[in-house]
Amino acid sequence: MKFYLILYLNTFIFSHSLSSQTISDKQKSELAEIVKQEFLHSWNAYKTYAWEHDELKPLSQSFRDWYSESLLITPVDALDAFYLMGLNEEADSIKEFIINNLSFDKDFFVKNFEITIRILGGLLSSYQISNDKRLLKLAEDLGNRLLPVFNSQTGMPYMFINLKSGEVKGEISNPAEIGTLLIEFGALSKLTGNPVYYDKAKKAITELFNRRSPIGLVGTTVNVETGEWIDSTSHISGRIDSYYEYLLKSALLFDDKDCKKMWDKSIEVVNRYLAHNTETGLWYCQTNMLTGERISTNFGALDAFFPAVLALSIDLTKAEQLQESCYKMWTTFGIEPEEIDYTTMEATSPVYHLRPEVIESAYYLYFFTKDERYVEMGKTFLESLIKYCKVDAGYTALENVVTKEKRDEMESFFLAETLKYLYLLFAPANTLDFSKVIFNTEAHPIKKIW
Ligand code: DMJ
Repeated sequence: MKFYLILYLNTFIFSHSLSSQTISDKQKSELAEIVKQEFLHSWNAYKTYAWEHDELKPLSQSFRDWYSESLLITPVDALDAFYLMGLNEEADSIKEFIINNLSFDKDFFVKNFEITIRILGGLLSSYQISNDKRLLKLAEDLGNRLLPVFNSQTGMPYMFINLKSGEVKGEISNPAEIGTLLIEFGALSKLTGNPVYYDKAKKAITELFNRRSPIGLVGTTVNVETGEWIDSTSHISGRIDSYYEYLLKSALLFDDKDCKKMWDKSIEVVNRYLAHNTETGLWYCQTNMLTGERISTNFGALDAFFPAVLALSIDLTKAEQLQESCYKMWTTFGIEPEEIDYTTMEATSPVYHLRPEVIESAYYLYFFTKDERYVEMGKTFLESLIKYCKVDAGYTALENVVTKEKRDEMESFFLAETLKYLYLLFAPANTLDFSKVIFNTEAHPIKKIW
């Protein structure tokens, strides 16, 4: 089956890649259908080997829970993808399962950021799609349990919270975990009519922005009690990435003028101090947040979200250039490493976690440019995924993109994001309009209905 799929894709790519001829809607639908089948292949493996648990372990055909009890992370994260793919019957039965079995009355600490983007975001988008008020009730219960996380002296959230007692811990946090809450908390406010969630998350992101350096950059880690920076390295990679994404997206989703101003100021200095034109293309580097001096030249799978953000801000020139670099990072190894040094194109971290960002960026660029090149990129991504990551029980991460050694892991974002964006890239009828819908950082589409 795997062999025939790759053969089909190879024939498809050969007959289309040498010319700029348009790929017909029929051909795109066929590709979308392949992605849908791969989505079901992964979901069925989860159902067989990991049902009721947080995540599938595809090699050992077992499961992993994040905490002492499951929070149904994979089903909640994946639910809206079923609806978007038109798999409504399965979606409705997963929805019922979630409503009957998910409880947040748990006496353990969870990571606020992950639970917000995967579970709160997932519940809210599925609520907007299905109109089932019970999902909103669950989201509201979760939102209320998470609120004490903002009770620091600065208003910036702690990293961890006990869902039952409201106790908090983890005062050393980072811009991504502090600034990637406003879409979910803000939408919860709009949908329940209670402003408290919006206000807390907005204060958090604003307090962070206010602590930018004199040249306008933020660092990697900060103490949420004192407001002092611990690690002053600035970049767009993991631990900062989605802070920038949420400044722009919150401005668009809520018409929030403050977020727009913060985004405008931020992108100007990000491009001034971090963008790096080299012989291997345009990249974004690491600098000292105080001086703007370059520290290192690493770029990775997480950074590949940035072409999408640039495209959404309508800087298509930079978005397209950077996407070409990201594509080179993928094709150099046949699949994407976690991180490279872009001056040598060598992998500094060779893992592939089944991450979605480069596919997400191809989807955004295709939406804004209609250039078939991004569909071609999508076919390459799909082919590599099938070739190197597909196993009997779902899809698996890679320990090493050079040797293609596998790693026993299928994170919930593989269904929630990676396959969703790939499907949307190929499915013209399902292309969402970014003036009406904003995806949270976990690919949960939030409709702008206010
Ligand atoms: C996801 O949980 C989200 O996209 C997050 O913003 C970054 N990491 C993963 C995917 O790589």
